[in-house]
This record gives sequence, C-alpha cells and structure tokens, in this order.
Amino acid sequence: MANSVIITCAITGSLHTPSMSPHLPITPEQIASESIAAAEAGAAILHLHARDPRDGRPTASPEVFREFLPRIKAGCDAIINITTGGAVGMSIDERLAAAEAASPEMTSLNMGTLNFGLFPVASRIKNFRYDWERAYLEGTRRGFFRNTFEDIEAIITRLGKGHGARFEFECYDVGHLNTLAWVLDQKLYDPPLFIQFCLGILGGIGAEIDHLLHMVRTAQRLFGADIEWSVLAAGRHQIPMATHNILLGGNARVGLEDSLYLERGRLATSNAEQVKKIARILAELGYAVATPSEARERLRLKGTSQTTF
Ligand code: KMH
Ligand code: ZN
Repeated sequence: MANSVIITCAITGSLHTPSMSPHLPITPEQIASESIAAAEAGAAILHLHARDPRDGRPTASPEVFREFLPRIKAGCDAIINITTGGAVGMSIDERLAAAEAASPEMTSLNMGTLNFGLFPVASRIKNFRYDWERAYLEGTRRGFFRNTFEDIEAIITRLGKGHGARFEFECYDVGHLNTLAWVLDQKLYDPPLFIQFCLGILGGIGAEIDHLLHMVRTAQRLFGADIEWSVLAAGRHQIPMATHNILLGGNARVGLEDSLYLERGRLATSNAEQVKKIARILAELGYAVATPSEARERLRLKGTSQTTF
C-alpha cells in the first residue's frame, strides 16, 4: 500500500475573476465555509488567498485574512497555507504581510519569475460583473510574476527562519528545481521538501505527462527519493494530472484557484466537490486520504498552536 495522499485545496486564488463563476468564493464568510467544507471532504491543506469582499479583487490585506483565518481554525483541523505569491503586481512586502501577521504552519514559495498569461480568457467573457476584471486580465500581457533570488531569500528568511513556516515550493518549470537545489546548497532550508509542480500556466511548463515525469525524475535525482511532491494543473487538466501524479506516488492539489470546473463544460459548484471527486478516484485506486495530522508529521510542521490567528 502506498503512502496516503495529501490533498491540498486552493480555495479562491487570485487568477480567476468573479465573472468566470458564481461559485468563486469572495467574502470572508464564503472563504471560511468553503475551506471547512473542503477539509471535511478530505483536504489536509488549505491554500489561501484573500479577496476584497466588495468586488472580488485580490487583496493582500492582513485585516481581510484575519476575518476568515480564525473561523477556519475553529471549524476544522486542516493545515493553513497562506500564499506569498499574492497576485501579479503586488510588492513583496504586500505579499508577505498576511503571512507575517498570522505566522502559519505553511506558506507558498514561488521558485522563479515568469510570464503569467491570463489575458486569453478576457476575450471569452461577454459581460464583466466588475470593471477591474478586464484590465486585470489584460494586464498580464505586460506584467510578470516576480520571484527573484532576492525575493526567494527574503521569504525564506522572513517566514521560514522568522516564523518556522514550512514551504509549498511552487515550480512552474524544470529550471525552478535548480533554484531549489541552490536554496539547499546555500543551507537556507532543511528537508523534508514539499514541491508543488504547477502545470498548464501560460508562461510555464505545459500540462503533459512527459513534462510531469521529467519534473518528478529531475526532483528525485536532485533531492532523493524521500521528497513529497504534489501537482496542480490549470483548468481541464486538473483532475487528470492529479490522477497521473497519484499513480506516480505523489500528492494532489485541487480547488477553484486552479480550475473552476468539475468536468468538461460543468462548473464546480464548490471546492468540496473537487475534493470529493479526487478522493473518490483515490479510493477506487486503493489509496488512502492523508489526515491533517499525518500531513503535519510528514511535512514536519510546527503545529497549529504556534500560529498567531
Ligand atoms: N495559482 C497557482 C498557479 C501562490 O499562491 O503563491 C500558483 C500559486 C501561487 O498558488
Ligand atoms: Zn495561490
């Protein structure tokens, strides 16, 4: 029997906009209730961004995070993982503010600067609910997602060393694994590693099995067989690539941050629906779903009592 599978659910993100789905959680109440339901469905880790409750725009405000983090903590035992990616265009200080205030068990850590093209979706939306949405999506033609070596070092110093946070290392291309090897060479971070392969972003590696295999094999060559790795794949690739990755011995990330759909042409009505789907597939394949405490042990997390929210 293989290890149990750690399911991460990324609840709302900063890529999708409210016009794309009526089910995208926006308000603190929605983010909290979606998170608790996803945890009840089997998610051990909740990857969290915040949105301005007035219009769904991504926000890095620690005050907005504070409106939902304690509710989630009170409502379930899942591991809270706060984004440090924020949204394209935010400064590093903005991106770190919520995590520095909350001192979570985990945060994301994006392993390289890349183009992050969301603009093709804009032309498919007939009616935007809010006027910021079109400019935001179109802006990704010009903008880029900044994650320099200095940024990576700052995040490790401020959150890793400063708060004992462990990282979801987000790798969008094979070169990002070399950057992670550099982090370890510099003794900036100690294993165990939790690597998230991010496939299918316009500007990053595609969502193809060959690419996934190459990423997994490269990571194992660089870091050894003991790593924990997971896959997120954008849009329609989400569940198929998660399934492939599970069969390779990895973990899975789902959630409305990465895909708004449950299957072709059918919007997911909640995050929990996607979690239940991958949990069903796991059960059919003979795998167990990891509990939060199993995930805490495997990823060597500091524990929920060490957080400040
Ligand atoms: N939205 C994903 C492709 C972050 O929050 O740091 C990447 C992500 C970035 O989750
Ligand atoms: Zn994210």
